[in-house]
Amino acid sequence: MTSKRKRFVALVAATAALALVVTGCASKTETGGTDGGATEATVVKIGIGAPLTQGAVALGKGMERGANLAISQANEDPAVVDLGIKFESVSGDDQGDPKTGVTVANQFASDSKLVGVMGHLNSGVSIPASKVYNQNSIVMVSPASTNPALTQQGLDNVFRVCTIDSVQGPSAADSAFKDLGFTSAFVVDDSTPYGTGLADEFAKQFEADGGKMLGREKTGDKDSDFNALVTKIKSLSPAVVYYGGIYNSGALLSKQLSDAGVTAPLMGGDGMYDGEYVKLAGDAAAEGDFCTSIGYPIDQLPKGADFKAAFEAAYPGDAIAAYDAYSFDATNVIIDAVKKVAADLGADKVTSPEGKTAIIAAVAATNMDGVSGAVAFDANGDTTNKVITLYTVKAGAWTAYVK
Ligand code: ABU
Repeated sequence: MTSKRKRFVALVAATAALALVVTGCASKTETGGTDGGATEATVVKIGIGAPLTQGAVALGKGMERGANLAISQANEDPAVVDLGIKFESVSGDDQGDPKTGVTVANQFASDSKLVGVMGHLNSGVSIPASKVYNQNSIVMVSPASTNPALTQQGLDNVFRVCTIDSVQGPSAADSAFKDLGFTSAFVVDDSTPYGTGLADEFAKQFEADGGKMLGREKTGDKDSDFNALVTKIKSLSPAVVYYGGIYNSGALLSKQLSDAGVTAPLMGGDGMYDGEYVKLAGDAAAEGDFCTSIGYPIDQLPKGADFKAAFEAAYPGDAIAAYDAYSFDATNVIIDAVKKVAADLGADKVTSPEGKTAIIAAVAATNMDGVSGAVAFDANGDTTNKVITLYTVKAGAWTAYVK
């Protein structure tokens, strides 16, 4: 274990201990100032809202990794030490479930030291949770929720660093019809706000491009038996099956289609962009499947190599998932806003009502050079970065598609 890794493990252990004892924890902690003197640092907490035990856990764990890496680095930043701040993370397991997500949001809101939330993953969770954060002047920056409705509620505290499905769905349809030459499609969604919205956007653009829609069906996000659906799809012989949903059910659909002899590839969105998809579907079924995801591949980003190096030091043996870098950026958006407010108002004011309102304003004014690229928000709180990349499973791994 490297010394960097040891320091990170110690941070996570300390954070976990604090998370277990939310009430009664000290709001000040002793820390060393850069002038060598011991000072009292103000604890500022950032919530991590993600599915950690159920649902899209592989993606949720990546969100937790990205956020904790940003917090670990911030606490080593002399500027943060000089401001008299110490960041702590609090993980909230929303299980990808809207009701559990609201419970997590209320737990976060009951912690007066918590000023921002990096999350959530599922649009169906983010939308109801965002209302709780709004009522409590807590800023929310999602790295992953792509349903347009999230930022169309008129809530000034809601932001995201991922682009939206009215960009992603049409991009996928254009790729399918124009680049990949698929002239017919059968479209399935998992009945979640994300899956439904993305599939709708795909279907609309696919037809506008001249593609033929052979059918449209709804499933559930926890479904595992697609026998009847597979029979129907097989009888129609589409060139591509488009799936609006997450990797776990999507992988099972791909496997069952393949087992039934359907050779058309499955195509989906960013919710499928994880190595677990290939593991669950199996190499044979997954090979040649497609998905789109937000932004450029990590290897094509100017700060990608630095991020990879820091990630590998902190999480040896782990793979970077779809939202690790976006969660790192989303957390840094909150961290930068806290630093600005601490400099303007003083560290002691950061967690006050005045401080939380100022943090929301500072996030809205973000102009950051992040790992994912330039990070800035439009009037709705949506990222100005609209890049979408097409991936295909090649030799058992998601790989950027090259025509
Ligand atoms: N964007 C993919 C998964 C999360 C969601 O939007 O529901």
